[in-house]
Amino acid sequence: MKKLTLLFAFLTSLTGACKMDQKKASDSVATETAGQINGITKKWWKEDVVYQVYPRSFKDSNGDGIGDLQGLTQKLDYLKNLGVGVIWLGPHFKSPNVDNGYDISDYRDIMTEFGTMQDFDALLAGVKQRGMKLILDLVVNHTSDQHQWFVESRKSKTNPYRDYYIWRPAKNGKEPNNWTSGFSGSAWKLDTPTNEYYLHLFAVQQPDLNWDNPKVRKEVFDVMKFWLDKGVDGFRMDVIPFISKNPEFPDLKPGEDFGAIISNGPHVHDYLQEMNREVLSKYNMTTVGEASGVSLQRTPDFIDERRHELNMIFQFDIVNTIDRAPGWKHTKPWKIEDFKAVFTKYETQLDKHTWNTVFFGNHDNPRIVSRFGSDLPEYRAPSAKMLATMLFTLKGTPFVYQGDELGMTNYAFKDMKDVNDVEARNAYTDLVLGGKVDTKTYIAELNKTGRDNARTPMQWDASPNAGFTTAAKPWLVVNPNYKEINAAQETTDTASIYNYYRKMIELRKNTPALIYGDYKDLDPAHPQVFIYTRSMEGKKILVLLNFSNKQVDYTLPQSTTLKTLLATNVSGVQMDKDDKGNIKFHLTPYQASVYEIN
Ligand code: TEU
Ligand code: CA
Repeated sequence: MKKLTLLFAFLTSLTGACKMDQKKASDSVATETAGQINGITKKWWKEDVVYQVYPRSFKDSNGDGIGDLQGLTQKLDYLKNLGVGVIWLGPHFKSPNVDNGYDISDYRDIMTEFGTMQDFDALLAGVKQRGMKLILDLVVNHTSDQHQWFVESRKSKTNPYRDYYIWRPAKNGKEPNNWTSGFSGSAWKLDTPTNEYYLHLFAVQQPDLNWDNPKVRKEVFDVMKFWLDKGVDGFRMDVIPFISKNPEFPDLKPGEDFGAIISNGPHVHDYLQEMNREVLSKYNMTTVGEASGVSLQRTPDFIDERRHELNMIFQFDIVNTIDRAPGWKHTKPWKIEDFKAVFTKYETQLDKHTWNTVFFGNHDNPRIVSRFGSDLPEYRAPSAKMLATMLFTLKGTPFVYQGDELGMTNYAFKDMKDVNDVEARNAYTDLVLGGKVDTKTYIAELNKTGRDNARTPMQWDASPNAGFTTAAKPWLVVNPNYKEINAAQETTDTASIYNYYRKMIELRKNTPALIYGDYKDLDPAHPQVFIYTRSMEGKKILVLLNFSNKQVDYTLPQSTTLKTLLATNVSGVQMDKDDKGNIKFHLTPYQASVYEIN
């Protein structure tokens, strides 16, 4: 008997072990599928919501009227409570602030107005303590003209730093080619000490770095490691597709798209793959490239995970679906169908190796509720919540821009003396002082599309200057509607836009189908309603948005069964059945409703 028992025990141990092996094997299989979901590689930066902070306008802690790092640290619990997982910090490096930090004079020091390296270290520690992550805004297509490299480079043609930048002699006594700067005027500036031109795709004070110089690439990679070794979790990369230029600098021909050309230089992918080999691959971090000029077709070239370049890019098809000031920017009427077509293009043209971002605003664009919703009193809250519903249910990493979670609006600048943005001030000089556009027209258009709209100080409460600063005069005007629109009111009001954002972020976090699920537009041609599904592993989520200020009746596709109402921005959803028994919604203006369906 004993033998049998022993034998049985032995066999059991075998089968047990075998079961163990199977379990381990199944675990490993589970792990493999755990590494993927719906055919997509799982990553933290695909699951978190990112919140963009424009530090100059976020919170002033020392009463000088300018936001700073200590101010941001004081507000980390506000962001934690909102539910965002990652903070994208606008440029915090030393800068003379010609372009509010996008002109860097020292990559290893903190902008004087923002505080000290100790303040930065305290901010990073505060972010980590709350289980959040911090990505920095890396501006390496150009530096400030006050960077030591440029100070040296312009001294002489033989200076060791000469080739850190892009210098060319005059051509027929003029600029080397006909390129214009993004901030008006020629993209070339004649520099007297050496009587040559240097390239600046943006302000004169932002000379472009010469990425063809391996010393420049090494300097940049060392800067990246300096901050990654401090523990930051990644970079947003300013106009990174612009870093490689055709050394012939051919003129732009009539009808050519400058953005498409400048974002597709001969070595852009070589340099990004080198950056990945030398830096990115060595850290658990993420990258998102600002890819103005990159078409959807070329998007995988930058972010297909098998190419080992960047993780994500900001593609500009959405923000470019909107009109711009005539004479200043291209002007075209905006249609919801254009907007919807972009997301269908993303779904059908990007495969599972290419992950998208979803954003409707940032520090370079007007406020989303004014631009894509309505900032009229009766529609501001419903339309802001409708936009939030879209932001957190479309496919891709959502980027929230500071203040949009409060429904902050554009500000109607009355006078150029209040306008800070170098892009707007240069365009004013060129267009108005140049006699091409009258002041009234220019300011009216600027108020629709100008960048300062999104840079007015964060509205914390109803105290003077919205609680942003104790200074008498903040660096930029505070929108006077702060008395009604502010964080103190909204964090305590359960029906506020802030709390709607918080609930939608929570819903997204707890619903894998909203993160990794397939996207399908159910009615691309409808002129007011945006209706789509997100589906994965048998779970199907229906998102129904009335993108208009009209009451709209909308009948769902045949045999759709509503299982659970997951979110809505109205107090009571109105619906009945049509004569075929299909569900018919009576959508109120800007109504958003999210259901789990069969
Ligand atoms: O913006 C680059 C860019 O594409 C901008 O020119 C944008 O399209 C335009 O301002 C819209 O009106 C990045 C930064 O986001 C921006 O703040 C900087 O001014 C610019 O680069 C230069 O660094
Ligand atoms: Ca300050």
